[in-house]
Amino acid sequence: MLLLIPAYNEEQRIEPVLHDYAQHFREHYPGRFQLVVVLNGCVDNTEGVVRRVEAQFAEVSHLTFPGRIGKGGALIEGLKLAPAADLIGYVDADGATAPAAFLELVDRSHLADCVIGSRWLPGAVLHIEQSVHRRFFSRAFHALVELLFRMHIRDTQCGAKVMRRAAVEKIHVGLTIADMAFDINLLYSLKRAGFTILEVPTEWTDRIGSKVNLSTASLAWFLSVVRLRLV
Ligand SMILES: Nc1nc2c(ncn2[C@@H]2O[C@H](COP(=O)(O)OP(=O)(O)O)[C@@H](O)[C@H]2O)c(=O)[nH]1
Ligand SMILES: [Mg+2]
Repeated sequence: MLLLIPAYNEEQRIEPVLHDYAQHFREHYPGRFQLVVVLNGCVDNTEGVVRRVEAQFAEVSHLTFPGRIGKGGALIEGLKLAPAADLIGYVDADGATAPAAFLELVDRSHLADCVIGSRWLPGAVLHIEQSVHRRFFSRAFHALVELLFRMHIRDTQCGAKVMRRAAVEKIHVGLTIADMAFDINLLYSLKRAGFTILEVPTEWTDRIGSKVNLSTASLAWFLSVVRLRLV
């Protein structure tokens, strides 16, 4: 299992998350576990923090890219490591998805080519601090995505997903979107290639310190999904 964590200026949030994941997988995951943090453009000491954890856990490593490649760009780079693993997943650096919740997705990976956490299915447990503004934006984005892509996925944007190697290898060339619409790009590519996607209700904890600026990001997301639908 290869777990990717994209990280941008996460020196305040990432350290306990890396610890918890490394520790939890040591104790509860029988297979080989590799955690790779994918950094780019950080102007804080995220890399130093990650190195500190690497000194304690051999299964943790990182990649750093100098350009402004975004969360999607970081994941596109990270997914190039797919040939080294049977399953490849990703989660956010802020610990919104706890290791046990991610492992529940992994445990279902025999059921589909891609298993994704869903905050909007019955059974999901949400510890939400989201503003009304943010929640409204999230549902509007969902409606737009459903209108354009007809994937019938309740929650495309949950930060926790896991895929089989064969699926990642097949669709990787079609991944071009670097911003937060990356998830749509990924899911749509999987569907079009005939891979199965299973949504599983998950536990999610909203964290303060979001690295996404909604007002500047929303237009970019909108344009990305429309462009993706056209091309
Ligand atoms: N590598 C990289 N990671 C990013 C970038 N922007 C956001 N991320 C990461 O994407 C994840 C989700 O970001 P977060 O701020 O938690 O988003 P939110 O909780 O949805 O507001 C976190 O792990 C961030 O560090 C970026 O430009 N590059
Ligand atoms: Mg977050």
